Amino acid sequence: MSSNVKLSKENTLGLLKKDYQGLASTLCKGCGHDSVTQALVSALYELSFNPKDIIKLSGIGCSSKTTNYFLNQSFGFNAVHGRMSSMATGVHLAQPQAKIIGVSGDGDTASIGLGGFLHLIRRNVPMLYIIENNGVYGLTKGQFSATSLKGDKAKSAGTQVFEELDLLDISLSAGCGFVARGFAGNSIELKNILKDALNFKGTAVVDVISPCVAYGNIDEFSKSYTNTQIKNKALNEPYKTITKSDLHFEAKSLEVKESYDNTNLHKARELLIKEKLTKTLHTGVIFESKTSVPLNEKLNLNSLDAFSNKPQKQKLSEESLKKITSEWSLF
Ligand SMILES: Cc1ncc(C[n+]2csc(CCOP(=O)(O)OP(=O)(O)O)c2C)c(N)n1
Ligand code: SF4
Ligand SMILES: [Mg+2]
Repeated sequence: MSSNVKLSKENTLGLLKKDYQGLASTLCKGCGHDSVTQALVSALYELSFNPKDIIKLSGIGCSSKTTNYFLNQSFGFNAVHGRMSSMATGVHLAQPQAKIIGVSGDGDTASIGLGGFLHLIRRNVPMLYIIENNGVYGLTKGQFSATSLKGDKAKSAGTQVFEELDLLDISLSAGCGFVARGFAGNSIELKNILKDALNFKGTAVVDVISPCVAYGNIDEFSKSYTNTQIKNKALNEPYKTITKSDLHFEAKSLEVKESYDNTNLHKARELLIKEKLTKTLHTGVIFESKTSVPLNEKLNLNSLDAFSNKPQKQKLSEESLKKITSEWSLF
């Protein structure tokens, strides 16, 4: 009996959920980013991904620390601020069979990293690209990021006077084949969105509204927990998980579901324009292309097994190492 209980907790790879976890989080208690971590751990466990086939990437920010908090057994690299996309492109070219999971922030992606982000999408680097979007620079004490809405007020930043950037609209403009929005306060829906994104063949961008409890969780700020709950409409029926606090938008989610086809690019763009005009948010998979051709297929990269380039094969001879160091030596 007890062995049955144990078995039922193992996934098809024979791994337990704890095999997908990471270090204990050092983020503020209640930070939305930690809920994203939990949803991601569940998604990877339920899909039976092999942690050893995954490479974790991030930039700089509270959000970018997330990669420490899942998949202890996977390789990872914490790039400099805004450079996760360049890093991901290089990693994919070197290890085309590895599964890349990147976690970035709205600051990391929408400002300093925006150029790289667009080219990553344009090239269709296959990866899950999560943006933990709180509308502020949490790590540097709550300045507005480019995704906070005009008129937003935050704890330490005053009032936002600039127009916001919608990273999903931008992603679609750059040709992204998978665009979704989740909310850290709706973990089951988020887990299901992440599962779809993990199975996508190409760049899958998931923008998660992930409130910053230290600087952005006040009523006058659009990305607070309360505001997101009120302004959120679930798009994809299978994801709809009604909890008590969601009940006020149940009817709307059904209405949207009947008329929404997430394989239709025009509809997706229309929806995002409508969101901007009405200041509402939709969660779910907003667009999924059925004809995505990822970079490795476009460039016909050879099908290396993940990590088959064993370190000893790449090891430099003593002689080559001496030659390189002498070329770089200043003295
Ligand atoms: C080149 C460079 N510029 C600026 C900084 C300072 N900095 C660190 S994190 C950050 C913004 C983080 O915001 P976001 O990506 O939204 O992450 P969050 O902390 O909100 O999760 C900035 C501006 C830096 N580390 N490096
Ligand atoms: S400052 Fe904000 S984003 Fe950073 S850990 Fe705290 S709640 Fe999260
Ligand atoms: Mg942020």
